[in-house]
Amino acid sequence: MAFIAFLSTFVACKPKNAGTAVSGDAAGKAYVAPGKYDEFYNFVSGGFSGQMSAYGLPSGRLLRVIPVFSVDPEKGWGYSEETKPMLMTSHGFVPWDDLHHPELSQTNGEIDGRWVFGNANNTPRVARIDLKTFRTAEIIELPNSGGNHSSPFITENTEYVVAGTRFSVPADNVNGDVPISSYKENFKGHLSFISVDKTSGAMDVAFQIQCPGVNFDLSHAGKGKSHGWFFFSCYNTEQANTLLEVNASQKDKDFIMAVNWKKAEEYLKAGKGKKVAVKYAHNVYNEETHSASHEIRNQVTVLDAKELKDLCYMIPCPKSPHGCDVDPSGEYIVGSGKLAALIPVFSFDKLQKAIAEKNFDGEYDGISVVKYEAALYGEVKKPGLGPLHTEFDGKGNAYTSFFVSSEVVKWNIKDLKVVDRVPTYYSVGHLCVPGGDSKKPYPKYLIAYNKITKDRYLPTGPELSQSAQLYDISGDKMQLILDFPTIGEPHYAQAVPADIIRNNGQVKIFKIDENKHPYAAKGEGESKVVRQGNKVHVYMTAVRSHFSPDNIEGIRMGDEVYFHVTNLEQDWDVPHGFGIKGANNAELLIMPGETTTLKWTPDRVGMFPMYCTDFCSALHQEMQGYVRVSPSSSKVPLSFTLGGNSTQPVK
Ligand code: K7E
Ligand code: CUA
Repeated sequence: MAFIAFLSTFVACKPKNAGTAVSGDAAGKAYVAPGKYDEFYNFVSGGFSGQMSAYGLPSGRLLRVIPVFSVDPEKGWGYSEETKPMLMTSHGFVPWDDLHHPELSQTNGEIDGRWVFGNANNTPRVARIDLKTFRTAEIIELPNSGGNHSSPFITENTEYVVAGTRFSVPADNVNGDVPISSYKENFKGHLSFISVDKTSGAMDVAFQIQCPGVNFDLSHAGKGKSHGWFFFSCYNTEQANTLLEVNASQKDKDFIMAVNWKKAEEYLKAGKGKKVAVKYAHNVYNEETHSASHEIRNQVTVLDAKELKDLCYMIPCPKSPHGCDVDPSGEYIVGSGKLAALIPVFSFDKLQKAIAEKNFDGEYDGISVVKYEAALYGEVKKPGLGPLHTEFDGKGNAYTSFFVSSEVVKWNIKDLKVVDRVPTYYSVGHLCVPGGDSKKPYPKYLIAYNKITKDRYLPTGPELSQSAQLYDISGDKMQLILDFPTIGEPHYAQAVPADIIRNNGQVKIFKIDENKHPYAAKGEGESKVVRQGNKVHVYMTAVRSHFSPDNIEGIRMGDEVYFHVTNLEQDWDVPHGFGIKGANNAELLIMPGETTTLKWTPDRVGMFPMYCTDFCSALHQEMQGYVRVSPSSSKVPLSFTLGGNSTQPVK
């Protein structure tokens, strides 16, 4: 709950016209008949669960939970030897984070269905999820950062994913062992620009910009005419280091920082970047070896915003801005001050003119401050209380969430007049219109992601369900049609017409012939057990409905056993699972053609059953075996059999 503490004096109130009844045709609008597909995929952040989940809309059906910065015992993610490296950081194994913002990749400003990115707010990282497999494919850590919140927003051709640090901290290459009270002098804010390879999606920290020590909260790229610029909301421009709820709310205005990233590219070419020694992790999952690799990188290029005067500009923005959203045309930049009673809308054209004419109001920590009126298009007056986030419908309307007054307010971008408002239940954070932060929205639905559900669902003890609410926005009036609970705490979400994902060349199986895993057994004839000192490698196969081998003897106390299980199936949706008694390392869930490894250290002498955990055929319950564990001094020879026969000719 990002704001409740901050807004403790502005507690959410129940909307006045709160009704619980939905009108008669609502159920029909959200109804997707059994056997029918949904129209949209909805990728929803899991907040403190560290996951992302995929829902179908309009039904609200949960389709899949994707582990990102989290371990997932259901899928073995972070438990199998192959996936553990994905969660490595410069701090070691960090199998948790706080994921706030999914961002779908774009081409020409339109969602292209290739990848979805997610941010780790705690130990700063950005993940790329491959939408052909619905799996996390890459994670990159961010140096010089603390609290990667204004992330991972992208440019219109996915040239860059950006990541602005929420907490300013002393840079990694200077001694951070300084008094906290020296904030103003020693703390800096870094913005990371992560490049994304057009074909492979591979990420790299292309450069960083060192900025004044403020809190960067959210961001959005320019598009169309403003392509080449990025906009970041900043709070705590007071540069407070304690009791921020009071001390960072002193000023009437904070800033939206406009960053000219095309200019940054020129400066890099001209050699203005400084190479700085840092340490950050880069982890990649390889679909051919079915394994992740982890490396530590040691350098980043940093541009200094104070020195390079035409890189960054501050635009004053009322009262602790949170959301910073750019309309589909790229002309209007909407700032949402959490404590403001209006919504300022800035004009990109006016901003450019103000910069050209140096229409400035002095500097903030070395950065030129554009005059508020010079960049302002206009203000939406009295829209509600506690504006947070805005999405667009591409028909000239904007939709802003109001945390404190628990409502969604629709307003016209041209005349800045409120045209409709609906209550949310309750305390809405982000909103989502499919494609609503791209050049091409699909304005049929709007989803509100709520922080509080109070009386909406059956109670579940001290913690109540988090929830999304679906509104039909195809007409003039917004209409609530469905509530559905979500996994973890939802912050941002994005949605896209289902066909864009369904037809992206989704992976159905991995071809067994192309399996390059070093411990793969590509047929039962290749299954075997090999001892190397106290390490025992089991090259195991799984096929309906047995493992090969299914009886293993000669394991001794003190051994580390590695079950490398290859699923020999070549049909869609026939995974096998693998679990063994006493294993404290979750299970494996192995996709067709894939090899996955479970490390098991027996803790006692005895008999250990193992079995398939995924109901794979009528004889699934027969898919089992035994491992015999003997004392460390035992002379029981290593043997492995299937059907009573050695699975390998004995040499
Ligand atoms: Cu408003 Cu972290 Cu985007 Cu939550 S954030 S709501
Ligand atoms: Cu294989 Cu159940």
